Amino acid sequence: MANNENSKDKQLEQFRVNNKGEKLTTNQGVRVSEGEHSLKAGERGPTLMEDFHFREKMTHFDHERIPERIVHARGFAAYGYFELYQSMKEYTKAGFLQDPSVKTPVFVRFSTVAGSRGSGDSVRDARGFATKFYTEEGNYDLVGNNIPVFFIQDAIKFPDLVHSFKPEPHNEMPQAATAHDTFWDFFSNNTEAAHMVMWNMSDRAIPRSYRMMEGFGVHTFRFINEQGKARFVKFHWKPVLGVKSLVWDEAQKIAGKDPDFHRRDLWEAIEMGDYPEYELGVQMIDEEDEFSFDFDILDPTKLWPEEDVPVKIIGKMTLNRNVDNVFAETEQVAFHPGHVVPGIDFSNDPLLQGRLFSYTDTQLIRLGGPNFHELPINRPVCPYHNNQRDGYGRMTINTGPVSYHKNSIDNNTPAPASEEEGGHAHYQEKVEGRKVQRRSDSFKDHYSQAKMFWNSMTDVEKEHITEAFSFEIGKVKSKDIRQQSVNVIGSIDAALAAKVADAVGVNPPKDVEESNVTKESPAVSMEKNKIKGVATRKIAILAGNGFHGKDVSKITKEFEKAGTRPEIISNKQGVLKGDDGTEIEVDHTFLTADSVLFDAVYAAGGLNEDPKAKKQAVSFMHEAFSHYKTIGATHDGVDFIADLPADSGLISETSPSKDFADTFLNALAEHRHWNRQF
Ligand code: HDE
Repeated sequence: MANNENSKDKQLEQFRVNNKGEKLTTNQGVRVSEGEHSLKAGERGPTLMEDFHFREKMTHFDHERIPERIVHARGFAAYGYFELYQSMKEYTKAGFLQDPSVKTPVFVRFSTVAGSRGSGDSVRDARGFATKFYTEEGNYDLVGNNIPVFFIQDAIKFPDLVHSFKPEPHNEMPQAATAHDTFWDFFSNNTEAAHMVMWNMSDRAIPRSYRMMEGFGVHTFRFINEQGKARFVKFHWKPVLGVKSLVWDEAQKIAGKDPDFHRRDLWEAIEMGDYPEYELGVQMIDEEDEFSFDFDILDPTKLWPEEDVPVKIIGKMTLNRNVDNVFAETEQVAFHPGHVVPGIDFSNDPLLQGRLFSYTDTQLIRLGGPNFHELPINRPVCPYHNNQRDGYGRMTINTGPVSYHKNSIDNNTPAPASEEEGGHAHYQEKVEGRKVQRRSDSFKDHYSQAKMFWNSMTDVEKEHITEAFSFEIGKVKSKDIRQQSVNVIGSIDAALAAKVADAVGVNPPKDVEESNVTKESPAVSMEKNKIKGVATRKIAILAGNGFHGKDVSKITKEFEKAGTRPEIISNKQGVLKGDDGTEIEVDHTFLTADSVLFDAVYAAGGLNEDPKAKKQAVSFMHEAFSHYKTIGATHDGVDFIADLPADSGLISETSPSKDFADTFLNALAEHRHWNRQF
C-alpha cells in the first residue's frame, strides 16, 4: 500500500477528543453534579475523603508533569509530509525513497539544546532538527541538529559535555547559555570541541527562524541498495527560504520581549499558510573511498566539504499542520537515531554508536515505561507484531496465549521476514580488532576543519564570531580559564585569538602553533550562500491618526503582494483614521511590540503630534537600524530617522515615489545591511 501524506493524521483522529458541549464526568465516565465545591462535613467543616471526584482531579493534577528532556527540553513541532524528487533505488532500498509519487507523513520537532523547557527561544545554541518519517515500513527518525558537526567524538563524553554547559550545579546559573566557566573549562580541556564551537560562535547559533536554518544528520550513516551494495551517507536539510540569522544584541533582547519567538514564528507561519519547506540532500561516499580523505569519515567533529562531496538534492519536506496538543504530541514524541528502515544503516562513528543506547534509555524514564511506542504520536502507520508484552500503560490488548517464539500454537508466528519480504537485515560489515579503550589516531586532528570554517567566513561573519567569543569568554570569571580558552583559539587562528585575548583581558597565546590549513569551504558560509527573498518577513508599519491614507494603503498592499507580513504599530490599540478617511486596525502598540520582533520597519507617519509616541517611534527605528535592518519612512515619518546616515537599507521619501515599496522590498531581500557594521 502506498503511503500518503494523510495516513498519520487519519490514525490520530481516533485519539482526538473534544469536550465542548459535553457534561462533566470523572475518568470513570460518571457524571458529576458539582464542580466548584469539595464534599465537606458541614459548610465550614473538613473535606471528606470519600469525595472521589476531588481525589481523582487532584491526583491527576499532582502527576501532570513528566521529566523534561535532559537535553533539547525546549522545543516545538509540526506535522507535514515528505516527497521525493527522484527515485533513490540505485542507492537504497528504503521504501519511502523509491517512488516520487508517494508522500510520507512526517512530524518534526525543533529545539534548543541547553535550556530548560521554559527557557527563551533565541539563545545562542545549536538547534535540534528531529524528523520522524511515518513510512509504510515503520518509523524512520532523522534526529539531527542545525550544525553539521558535534562537540565530542565518543559518546562516553556526552554527560561531561552536557554537565559543563548546563547551569552550574552550585547556583544553577546561567540558564540556557554556554557563557560561563564550566563550559569554557570543558572547551579548553577537550579540544575536539574546537570545530563545533566555531559554528556555535557563528550566527548559525542564533537563527532568525526554525524555517530558515539547515538541518544535518551529523553522523555518517549507510545507504544499502537491493543488491546489498552499501555507501556511506550524510543527510542535509536545506531551507527553501535560505539560512538567516539574528544578530546577538537582538537575540538577547528577544529572549525578554518574546521568549516564544521561534515557536510563535513557526506556529503563525503554518496558521497563515506560509508552509515551511526544506529540501533533503544527501552526500554519498563509496565504501572503497572510505580512506580517501584527509580526515576520518567516522569522526563526528568533521564535515564532508560540499565542494569535495556534493550534496545531491533528493526531495522536499513541507510542514503544513500545527499540533492539537503540545503535551500529547510535541512533548511525548520519542525520537531515536536507531529507528531505521531497511536500506538505511549505521556506521561505526563512536558517537552514533552511543546514541543508539541513550535514546530508548532516556524515554523509559521520561515517558514512564516501555510502552511509549503506543502513544498516538509515536505509533507507526503500518501494523506491528511481536511478543513484547505488559509494562506500565500497556494499551494493546493482545489476545491469544502465545507471546513467545518459537511456537506451534500459532504456527510459529509472528515470524521474522526475509529480506525479500522486507525484513531489516543488519549490514554485514567485516569487523576485526582488539577490544581497546582508545581512539584512533585518525581522530586526532582537532583544528584543521575549525580553521577551514574560519577561512570560509566573510569579514562580517568573522567579526560576529570574534564578538561572540569575546562575549562568551568575557563572561568567564576565572582568568585562568579565559587564558586557556584563548590559547585553544590560538591553535585555530592566531589573529582571532589575539583579538579575543585583547577583549577579555588576557595575553595573546604564546608558544601555540596555529593551524596552517588554507582550505576554504564556501558552502559553510551563510553570507556566501545568501538566498535573497522577502516572503514571510515581518514589516512593522508605524502609523498614527492622520497618516496619508492613499499612499500608505498602496504601499501596504504592495508589501502584502510580495508575500511579506506587515503589521500596524501605534501608540494605542483600536482603529486609525487616515487623512482621507481610510481606516486601519492597529495590531500592536509600542508597549506590546518591539523592533527586535520585526525584519524591517516602515514609518508611515501620523505619530508626530504625540511627543511620547514620537519618542517611541524614533527609538523603534533607531534600534532596527542598529540591527542592520531595512528602514523606510514617508510623509512625516521621515522625521524619525532624520539623524540616521543614508545607506541602501534606509529609504526615506517624504512624498513616496511609485517605486518606494519596490526599493524597500529589494533592500529587505538583503536581510541585513552589514555596511553599517564598519
Ligand atoms: Fe541527542 N539526545 N545525544 N544528539 N538529541 C537527546 O533524547 C545523546 C546528539 C538530538 O526533539 C535525548 O529523547 C547522546 C547529536 C536531538 O525529542 C538523549 C549523544 C545530535 C534531540 C540524547 C547525543 C543529537 C536529542 C534527550 C552523544 C545531532 C531532541 C531527550 C553520544 C545529530 C529530540 C531524548 C527531540 C535528544 C542523547 C548527541 C540530536 C539524552 C548520548 C550528535 C535533535 O537521549
